[in-house]
Amino acid sequence: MNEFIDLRSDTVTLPTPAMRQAMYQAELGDDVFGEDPTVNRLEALAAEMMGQEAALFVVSGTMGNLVAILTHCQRGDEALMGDECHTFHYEVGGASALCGVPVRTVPNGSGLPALPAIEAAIRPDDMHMPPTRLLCLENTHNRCGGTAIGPGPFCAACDLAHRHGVVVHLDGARIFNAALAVGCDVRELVAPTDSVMFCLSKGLAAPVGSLLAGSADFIARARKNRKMVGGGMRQAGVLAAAGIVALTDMVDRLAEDHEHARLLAQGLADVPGVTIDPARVQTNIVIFEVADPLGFLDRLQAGGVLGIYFGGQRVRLVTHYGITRADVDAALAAVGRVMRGT
Ligand code: TLP
Repeated sequence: MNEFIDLRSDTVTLPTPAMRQAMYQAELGDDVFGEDPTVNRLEALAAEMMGQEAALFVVSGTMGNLVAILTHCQRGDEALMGDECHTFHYEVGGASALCGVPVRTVPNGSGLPALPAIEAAIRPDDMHMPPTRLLCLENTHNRCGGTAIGPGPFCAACDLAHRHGVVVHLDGARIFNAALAVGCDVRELVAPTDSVMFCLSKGLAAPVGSLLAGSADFIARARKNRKMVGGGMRQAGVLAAAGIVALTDMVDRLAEDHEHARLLAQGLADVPGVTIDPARVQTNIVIFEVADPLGFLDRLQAGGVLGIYFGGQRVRLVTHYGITRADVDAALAAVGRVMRGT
């Protein structure tokens, strides 16, 4: 795929030379026995960076969210989440299918659901109704254009949930992008939650893995649930080694991806036939509309640039490690050619 400028996702990032070196040299043991020193180091580092008591290395963001739901809820408990959120759209219905947790959605077109909508969806104590146990939030918000939610509104939503006895899980797949965009420490964003999942394998460029963080008791129970869903990984230090490099070397450079996304959005706004509000592009995700998105993407691919279809008339492009300023310029030129039909 190297001949393409691949803007489909930040999941396409390849490990850095430092990651490959660290993987080669990683000290290993059996992590199901708690004996992989590299996994233990990654989990301690992740917990510290999130300001949480403990963390658990999981295969993917999807597994992290699934294990969080399994650990917070009993069968028959209801989970609230935004109708645009990743867990609802792209995690194969795992909450219902595997956890026995029905999902109730609230509108969240601009990222965070409105507080009155959350409050209205929390069930009263009624014999006929499933108890509302969990609120899942997402930051940055993927389908809402990578929007970053600041600590004030985010905390208000968590406080509201807690007042009603509802716990909060944060899908923070791109939480470092969110913290950078709103200009605060990641710990501040995560503090009011009961658990957070974040990914190493997106903008941070590790090949595999995510972390689930929370209280020591929560993570102990989550560890058992990870085993139940087949996520006990044995000599996983070979992967965790890349994750440690991701957390130590790759967080600060996300600013470059945000700058590239901003330039991309500004350039797209000047192309006739493309609809985009560049002010909405806050992180590394750029969503815009064209009249015929599938035809557009085919022609864009023929011009050497990959993006993905995002429903309706929407196309998504994502900047990441491996995309240079020159790639952004080349991608914009390719979009211009597609729209002019030249
Ligand atoms: N998102 C992927 C696709 O699934 C859409 C992408 O290309 O953006 N939470 C959020 C907010 C995500 O964006 C993703 C991946 C996940 C969870 C799941 O992570 P993985 O792919 O590691 O299971």
